[in-house]
Amino acid sequence: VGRLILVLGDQVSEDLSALRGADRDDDVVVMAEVADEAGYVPHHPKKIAFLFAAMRKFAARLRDDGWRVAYTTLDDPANSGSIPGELLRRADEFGTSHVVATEPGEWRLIHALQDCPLDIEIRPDDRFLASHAEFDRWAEGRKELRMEWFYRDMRRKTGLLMENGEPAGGKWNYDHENRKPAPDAVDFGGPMQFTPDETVDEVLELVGRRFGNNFGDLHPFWFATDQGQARRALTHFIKHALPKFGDYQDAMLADDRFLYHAVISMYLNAGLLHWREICDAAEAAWRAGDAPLNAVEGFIRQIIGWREYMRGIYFREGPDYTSRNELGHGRSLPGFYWGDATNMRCVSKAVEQTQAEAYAHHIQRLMVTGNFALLAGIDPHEVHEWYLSVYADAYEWVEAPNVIGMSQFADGGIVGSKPYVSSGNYIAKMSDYCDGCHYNVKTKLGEGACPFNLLYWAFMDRHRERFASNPRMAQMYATWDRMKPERREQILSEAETFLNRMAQGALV
Ligand code: FAD
Ligand code: DLZ
Ligand code: SF4
Repeated sequence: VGRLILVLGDQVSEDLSALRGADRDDDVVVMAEVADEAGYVPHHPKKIAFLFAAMRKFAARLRDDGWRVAYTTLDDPANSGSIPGELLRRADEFGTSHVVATEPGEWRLIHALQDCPLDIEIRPDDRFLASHAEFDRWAEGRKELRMEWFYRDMRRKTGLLMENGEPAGGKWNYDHENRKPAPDAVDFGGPMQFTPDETVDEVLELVGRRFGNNFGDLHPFWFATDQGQARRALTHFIKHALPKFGDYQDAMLADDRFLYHAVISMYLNAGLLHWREICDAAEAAWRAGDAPLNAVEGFIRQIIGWREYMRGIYFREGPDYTSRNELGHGRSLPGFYWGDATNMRCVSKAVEQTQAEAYAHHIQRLMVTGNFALLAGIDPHEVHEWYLSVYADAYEWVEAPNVIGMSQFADGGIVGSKPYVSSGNYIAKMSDYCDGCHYNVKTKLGEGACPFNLLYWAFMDRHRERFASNPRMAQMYATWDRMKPERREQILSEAETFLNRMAQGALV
């Protein structure tokens, strides 16, 4: 044959650079379910099932379109267990050493391909809006890489929400309208759910058997697993939830796991949806008067702004990014991130839904589990591995800048100009978690004090040298300094006691 065309699990898209110009008669598409990819972190079973099902259905679709597909299932006795291993095996089988690949989204796998003794052409992944070169050009010579400036360039480049070269409505960003606390009632029933078909059922059996002990519930499984289903899920969101997406973007409710979020990141990242169709659909809803500008602008910003910016940072910062630890945090991730009991209702609820759905929305990831890990001084690499494992949308290119950068400040301030830390007050304002919590969010120290309140000051005190000169944090240091020394000492000592009990595995 001519060449092997590699299609990875998160590349199930017909418009893939590796497939472009390939010859259906001469070339062979290689796809493989392999132990290495399924095991480099203990992925949530729903994440593995979603990818395997999407891969199998994509392979079937390619075959229907006349492609030759060499597909390895996980259970195949000949399975070599790794992507390079499968390429070598197929190269031998088909008598070719030429491979075309689309750049993987993790350095780990890029290096594995580079080290593979075959002639591998790695093409850019142009399912993204900004190429590496374009991001680097934008970043070059800037002192600070603020997302907002990058985003405006992407608005100009795409023409999304632009009118005669100006941003629609006269402003680039409507975020100040997007911070409403949790509503009393949500009139959106959540993302569209799909009944497993035969392919999905087969995968569920396999994943249950092989990964049943991983953290996370495999059943009920309702994700879309092909392009048609993912598009229906998108349309459902645009019609029923987008209008209120902006208002409640930062809200959290214990008994509503999705609020007005799209729940499409796993589809977008795997290749079942394209950023352009998502953004076009959102813009069309605004033009038709079906969704307000604050919602549509906020939503489009997440996709052509934050998502592209994060990817740019990951590839620009290089392979050592996930081991950065600028704040020198070294505690182990407590067991309650993996489902052990905790008295902190916010953390317990966020982890519980993560376990059930392989999903949590942005503010839960940032201001509950992320905030707690940062305040408690957890080793950012462990935090990174947790996020990479438990969310169905998690691949390093997007997860690492969100976790190491935005959430844990472990990159020293490349992604964020200040750490995302808050006391319990923020959680109380934006959610209903504190009602019925073992702790009292209004209690700052002593019996029943909310741990976020104690740890917040301990964090500020611990990193005073680094943050005191940050103008956006000066006011908090002034508040801290106005407290009586005995009060400060008591807070620090209670925070220390809490962390020690947590480290010993006590119920906290
Ligand atoms: P919506 O809230 O409806 O937003 C729409 C879309 O915007 C998302 O589907 C996503 O594609 C994009 N988006 C929004 N925020 C971001 C962001 N910060 N970075 C990149 N894209 C964004 N997103 C991932 O795709 N994979 C991850 O592994 C991941 N890890 C995260 C870890 C932490 C600590 C934090 C704070 C955020 C993380 N995010 C990650 C970003 C964000 O939380 C998810 O994209 C979002 O929750 C997905 O749900 P949704 O589709 O309902 O999003
Ligand atoms: C995440 C994942 C999993 C669980 N399994 C596979 C697999 O068996 N085969 C495959 O080709 N890809 C898988 N993936 C996605 C890859 O890990 C992903 O392509 C890289 O992490 C780069 O983003
Ligand atoms: Fe979380 Fe504190 Fe509120 Fe409890 S009181 S839910 S620990 S913020």
